[in-house]
Amino acid sequence: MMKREDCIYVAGHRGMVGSAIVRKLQAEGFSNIVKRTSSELDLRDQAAVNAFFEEQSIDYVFLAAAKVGGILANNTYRAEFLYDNLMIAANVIHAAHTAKVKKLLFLGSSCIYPKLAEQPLHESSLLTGSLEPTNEPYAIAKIAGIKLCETYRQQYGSNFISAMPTNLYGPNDNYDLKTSHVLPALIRKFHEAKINNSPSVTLWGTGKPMREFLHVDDMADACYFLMNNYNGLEHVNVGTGVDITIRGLADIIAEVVEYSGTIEHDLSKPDGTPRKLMDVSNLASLGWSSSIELRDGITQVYADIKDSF
Ligand code: GFB
Repeated sequence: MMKREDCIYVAGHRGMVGSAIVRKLQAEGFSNIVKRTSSELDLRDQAAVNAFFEEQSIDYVFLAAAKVGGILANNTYRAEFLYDNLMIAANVIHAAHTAKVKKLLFLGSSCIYPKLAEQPLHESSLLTGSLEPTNEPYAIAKIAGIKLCETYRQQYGSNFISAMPTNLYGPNDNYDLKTSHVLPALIRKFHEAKINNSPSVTLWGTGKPMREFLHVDDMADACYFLMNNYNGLEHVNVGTGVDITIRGLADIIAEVVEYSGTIEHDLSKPDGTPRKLMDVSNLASLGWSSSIELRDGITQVYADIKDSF
């Protein structure tokens, strides 16, 4: 168990996941939290990362720093998504090992699983087939991170674990329409269509792919739970166990935003993976499950963000 006085490094503390983990730790009474912005510490720079770990006496690491984005960003900035995420994972995991931290939690993504893997996605599906092409670079970097945690545990006994979240949303999300994920993009599109009295909103792709959405506060809660309760070799899925079509998501967002126009489709944009529903039975058997319903989470997020567009 982490103790209140332990020194905890949250890598990526300004991102959606990292900031949720900081909120969770503070709510639990932790105050010795080390944070560095990317301009203070470039996690792609191995020498800088090593020096940082040598200077600090870090007990626990939540590795939530990553270059992230939606389907178009992943597919456009393919080299950056591979290089940045590989370097961040390799540098932080190796430095945490050298500095003998007590434990590290690495965060991945459901896109690590093969495009056509059996649903729901069980942890054992990893590396059983080809990846979804639009996010293969990101997935390869995240698989490398999982394997770093596994191999440092196997060879050195380092207590490094990995959690694989499904698609996340919540405070501090990215609302840039070119680089964001679908949920924040649709909140913005429906909000702006309502304000501008636009007759329709355009979704990318067919609207038929299915996705699972987890509120980032639930994700932070799961990370805290795993840090205190899990010391296994295998990565652990984190999700709700429930998915919905993109069109179904759009319908909920339209209702929450109170937009009554029509929905159109831009078929020049990719659908990506047809479905990626997490099998969350391993996490459930450890004793954790999500608590924020999708409609409630969207309502809360929209109330927080609508005046800042
Ligand atoms: O959330 P999203 O960008 O990423 O897209 P992925 C999910 C689905 O929503 C795709 C559709 O089928 C999109 O075509 N979609 C509809 C939209 N309208 C929009 C829109 O306005 N914006 C966006 N962004 N999508 C990412 C991966 O995959 O998920 C990452 O690329 C990572 O690597 C992340 O795994 C969680 O779910 O397809």
